[in-house]
Amino acid sequence: MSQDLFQAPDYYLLDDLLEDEHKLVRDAAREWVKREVSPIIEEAAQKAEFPTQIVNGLAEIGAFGPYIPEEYGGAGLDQISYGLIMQEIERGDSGVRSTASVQSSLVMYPIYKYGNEEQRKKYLPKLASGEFMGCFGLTEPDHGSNPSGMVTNFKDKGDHYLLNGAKMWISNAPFAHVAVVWAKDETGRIHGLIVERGMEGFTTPETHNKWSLRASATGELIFDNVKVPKANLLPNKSGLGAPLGCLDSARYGIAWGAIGAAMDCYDTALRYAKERIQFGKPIGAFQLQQKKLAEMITEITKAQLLAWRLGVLKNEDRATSAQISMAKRNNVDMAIKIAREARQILGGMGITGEYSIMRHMMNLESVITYEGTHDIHLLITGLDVTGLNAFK
Ligand code: TGC
Ligand code: FAD
Repeated sequence: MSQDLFQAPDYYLLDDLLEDEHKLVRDAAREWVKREVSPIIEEAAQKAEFPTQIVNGLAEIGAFGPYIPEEYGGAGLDQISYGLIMQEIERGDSGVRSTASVQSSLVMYPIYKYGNEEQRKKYLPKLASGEFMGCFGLTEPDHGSNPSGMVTNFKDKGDHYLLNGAKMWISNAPFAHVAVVWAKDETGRIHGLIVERGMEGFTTPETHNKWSLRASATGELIFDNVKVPKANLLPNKSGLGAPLGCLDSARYGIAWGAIGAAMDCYDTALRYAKERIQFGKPIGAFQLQQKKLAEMITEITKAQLLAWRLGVLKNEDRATSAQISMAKRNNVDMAIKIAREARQILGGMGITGEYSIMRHMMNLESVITYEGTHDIHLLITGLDVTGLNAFK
């Protein structure tokens, strides 16, 4: 990719809403992305390889467990800082943000929230430093939007549990050291189990040929009579609400992350529109291109306000799951539409790896599907406002 010239749009002076610490954290993440992610990400995506060399840097900018208390190795930051870190990382690439989201909200969060003290001390510091990488197994081949139907199960064998089943579409699976896995006990109740690489019967085959999130490693989790120590069951919450609680945290991060991808597409398209000459003048001087750019900055600004307000509510512990769904759905949809329009502004150049836009556009096809599809989040809002369930 050519040099990273990114300049963040802030049309409504939203920096005024941020505390000094937020800006420090955000600027450190922004600088790191420019320095360490932008120069290598296009090649990693083209080769469909997760760039393992950035793991230490992600840990250093606080991307692994931003809001986990410092005593467990986390950064001890608030929810707005967490959101801003996700925004900056996804400005670089949604796949890199995926790795950080999974590690923080889907692995560290359940261990912190639903685990016991021994589990917290054993896993969280290593996950925060990147020594351990984690993944989260909820989706199954036959149960995506409807995880309550999962068939992965475990039986009590006295001194251990015996785990069987399979998970699919699991981010970080091919290299994860630990997996937080959701499975049913003999009564059909869902529990979280910490499964470690190396346990006999546990394999993580990689999923190939993705056109999206190519710099993120995706795989399956296969459990063939895996003996899981009883100490690895997360004791403090069970039922579908446990994994869905983790999703609330990750979906919140995505609502911010999508803004990063959109900002990068907008900024790239704006610069190009001012420089590219056709019919004797910059294409940005034509009304049709201005319409695209004006609508982009309007939508980004609205999304920024939504994310910021949600962050305030999260900090006060007042954000509802349905509010998080609205922000995830709106902001990802906003980003994917901006990526498509920005690609058009660049004409043929927009399809090349010289620019980040096509990569963002393809990545966002996953982001609009995972963590609850665009449709599912609409139905969550529909249920919330009508009280009527249209899922089933
Ligand atoms: P339902 O009967 O509505 O709820 C079951 C229990 O869960 C509670 N609950 C929640 N709790 C916390 N947070 C939420 N967001 C919650 N939503 C529901 C609910 O109160 C109830 O509790 P209780 O105590 O009464 O039992 O469940 P349902 O089976 O009707 O399903 C509802 C639905 C469709 C909204 C839910 O299943 C859903 O969200 N489906 C989408 C699945 C999904 O998002 N999967 C994501 C997999 S992980 C992933 O994609 C990671 S990508 C990572 C990356 O790379 O970044
Ligand atoms: P389905 O549930 O089969 O949905 C297919 C279509 O039907 C969608 O358009 C959906 O909106 C629609 N639909 C479904 N139900 C309804 C309904 N009631 N009403 C109307 N429409 C409906 N999962 C994990 O557990 N961990 C991970 O780390 C993870 N990472 C992922 C990474 C990538 C790159 C991808 C693509 C997915 C990942 N997922 C992960 C899985 C992801 O969460 C699921 O793909 C998603 O929840 C949708 O499930 P599905 O693909 O089975 O689609």
